Amino acid sequence: MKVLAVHPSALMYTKIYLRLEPLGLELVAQAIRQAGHAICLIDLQVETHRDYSALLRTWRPDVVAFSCNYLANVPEIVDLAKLTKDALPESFVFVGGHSASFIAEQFLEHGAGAIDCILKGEGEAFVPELLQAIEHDRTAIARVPGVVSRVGSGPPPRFVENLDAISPARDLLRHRRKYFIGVLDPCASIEFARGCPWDCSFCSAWTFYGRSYRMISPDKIVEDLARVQESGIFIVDDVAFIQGKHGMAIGEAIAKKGIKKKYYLETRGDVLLRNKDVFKFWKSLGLEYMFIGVEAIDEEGLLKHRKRISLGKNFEALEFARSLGITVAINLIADPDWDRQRFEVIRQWCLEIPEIVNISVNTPYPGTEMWLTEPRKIQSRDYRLFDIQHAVLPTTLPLPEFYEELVKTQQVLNMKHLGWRALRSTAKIAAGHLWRGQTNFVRMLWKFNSVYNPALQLADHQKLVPYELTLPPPPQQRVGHSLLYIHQSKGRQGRDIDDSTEQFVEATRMGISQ
Ligand code: B12
Ligand code: SF4
Repeated sequence: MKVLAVHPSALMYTKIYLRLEPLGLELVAQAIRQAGHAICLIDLQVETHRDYSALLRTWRPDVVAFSCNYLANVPEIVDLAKLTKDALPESFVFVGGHSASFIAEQFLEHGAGAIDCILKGEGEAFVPELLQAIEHDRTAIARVPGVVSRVGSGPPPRFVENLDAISPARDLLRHRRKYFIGVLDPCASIEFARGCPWDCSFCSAWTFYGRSYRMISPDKIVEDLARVQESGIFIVDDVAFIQGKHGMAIGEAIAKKGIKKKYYLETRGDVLLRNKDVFKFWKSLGLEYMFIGVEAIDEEGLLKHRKRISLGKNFEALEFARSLGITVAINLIADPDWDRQRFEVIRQWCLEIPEIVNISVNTPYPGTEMWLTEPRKIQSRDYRLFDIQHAVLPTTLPLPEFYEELVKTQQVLNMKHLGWRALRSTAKIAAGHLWRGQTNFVRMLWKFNSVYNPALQLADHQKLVPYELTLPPPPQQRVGHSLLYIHQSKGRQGRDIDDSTEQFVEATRMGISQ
């Protein structure tokens, strides 16, 4: 069969700072290819809806598979599914990915017949089986693990048996030079491990994977890395180098192979402090940028987000990263209850530190614990506003003022790191990029005002809502974690970490799950 794999458009945040290859969809595409089907991949972050329609007309796929990791992309995908069925009524249309897994039934309803099924969980595990059912016996679709369809649902999704078995189909992307993060331009993505053993209340990374943690072997990683052409590498792991030994082994294998790249990763402050030697070694291998989810600059805020890491530890981690000469970006979560004074305190704090600060808005998502426990009433049912840049909970300030303050704060950070000031400090790098025809980084420096604008953010709330998100049930005090999981938890067995790391996680998490 001919299968077309589709990644939806970029959301607000990715229009400026970064744009990355759809690694998960590439893995699914490779599994499809290995099962003997013809595959084509289109990434709407870098191509248009017109390109998509043209592909439907010229290539006429039998099956169209959408990737939906982000809740805000749901309306776009539903509309594209409808357009697809109009153009090719015989085609089979399905959706997979992180967010699709948490709202499978609602997704089907929005599709009103245009979406044949949702495949929950890790796509590469059962996509070959689903395609076999589509080709030979459509009644078997509802028996495939992870499938939710109007004619029935299969058993719960299961993990892919061996993470080393499939490499991403990087060759299917037609515009690889469009992917970048900051000065890492161009930039490819890679995965070292999957899942997260912590259980922060605002996050669904751990609920998707049943609080498991699995690693890819250093040999496999180096084999994949050696094939990558791009000089920049974004490591997609939620928390890099939880298991220090694994990080060290990958680093040694890279050094032995003589691979020279520049890396970006995301981690926690306490992991950085626990595995200082690993991060130091990685600095020597080319680790240039690091993102630390600090989330709050007060103890109360940390407690709220269930991050059992003291402020002191976070600041110590920043200090250590600085000492290594690594550029650090941190994230803070702005709560809709912030007033003008609170924003001002944050602005002042941000100006005092050298780090890049990213501000996101506290947003409950289906699949998170917060979705079921948040006592405040959700104000919008528009999926597009659930991108952690809009306020969907009631704001203390009138909404226009909240956005004014939010954008003003982001602006302060923007002035610190974008525009002429950034170009001055990165002139050599920028010139190098332009020389090689890479324009993503330089363009990013001036795009801020066209994307971040309080009037535009406010106008987004006035838009007609084509598909309404189902609101959560009345708030609960405690949530049984098994209710949240997409992949069932295997408890301690599912976490491929040594006992001392398990104890470290236990001591720093705030949850109650198994
Ligand atoms: C890397 C990453 C990014 C990258 C995106 C890379 C890309 N182009 O896809 C960057 C940094 C750009 C990013 C940005 C954002 N992210 Co992000 N991101 C992640 C992260 C850490 C890992 C994703 C990843 O690459 N995993 C590795 C690959 C192999 O797995 P995967 O993509 O999930 O794919 C697997 C399955 O989902 C499934 N699958 C995927 N596609 C398909 C398709 C089909 C047909 C099938 C069957 C299966 C399938 O199979 C794949 C293989 O097993 C996740 C957390 C997580 N662990 O999931 C958050 C996460 C997905 N991001 C999140 C958010 C909120 C955002 C932002 C909105 C944040 C912001 N500040 O604005 C933006 C929006 C980006 C956009 N779309 O424009 C949330 C999503 C919440 C939600 N429910 O919508 C997550 C879950 C993090 C969290 N803490 O809650 N992100
Ligand atoms: S440490 Fe917390 S926020 Fe980070 S991925 Fe794990 S559960 Fe999510």
